[in-house]
Amino acid sequence: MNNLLLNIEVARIASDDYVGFTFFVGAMAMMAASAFFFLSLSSFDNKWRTSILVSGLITFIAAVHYWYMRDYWSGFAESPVFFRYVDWVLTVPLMCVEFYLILKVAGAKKSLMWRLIAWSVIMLVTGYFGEAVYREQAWFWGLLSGIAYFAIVYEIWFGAAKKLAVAAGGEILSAHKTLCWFVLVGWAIYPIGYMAGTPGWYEPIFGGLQLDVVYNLGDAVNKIGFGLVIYNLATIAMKKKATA
Ligand SMILES: *C/C=C(C)/C=C/C=C(C)/C=C/C1=C(C)CCCC1(C)C
Repeated sequence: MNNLLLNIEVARIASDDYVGFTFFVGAMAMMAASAFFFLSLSSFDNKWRTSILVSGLITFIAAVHYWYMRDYWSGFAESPVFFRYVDWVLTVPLMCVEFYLILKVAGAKKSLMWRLIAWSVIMLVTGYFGEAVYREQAWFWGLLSGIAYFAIVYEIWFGAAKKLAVAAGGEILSAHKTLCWFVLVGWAIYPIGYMAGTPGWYEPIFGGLQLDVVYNLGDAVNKIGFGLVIYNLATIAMKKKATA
């Protein structure tokens, strides 16, 4: 074979490298989901297009980060902590925007959106401090992050967002409920990854797991799942309109 070609550096993903493998599959899944959401845009009317577009942006931003994180891992065999959090700080607020967008029909105010965004940023910045800066106090920063997480859970399950969803009723209420479950159960995957990858009293419980594998699983479930809930809601609403 041509030597020039052989000199190109391509790291092989070992068959037991679950981190490398899930970065690879994650990048592909995020790209496929983005194509799906973007290409479906034309089958929705204006009322739904922004929501579908945001679903696509969430997976697209993740796809770009995954492409880089996949390289980073294969080059350094190190967690791409910083880019992980850059990805989250862009995509998680957009997921909060999705709640606002579907509840707008029931009169959701921008202040609800900003409140959810603020909690999500607090949740991520404190998580970053624990994971990257003050690792010895990871439990403390994780706790602060967890409080912000529960503020989001409270707001959507019992607070203003819940009331608006009930007022909207029908397919909006059921989509809201599904998204609430994603946040309560799907997002709870992340603190498990955090505890697997930072020092603390919880090490004997979660130490056997790999932080990046857990995060990659969480991202696939939540980013693509969230988008599909919105897609499903918009599809039902369009069908209803067509038969009305
Ligand atoms: C697409 C990315 C998503 C949905 C990321 C969500 C991330 C979280 C819900 C992270 C939560 C954390 C805690 C609740 C405590 C420990 C620190 C974090 C940041 C991992």
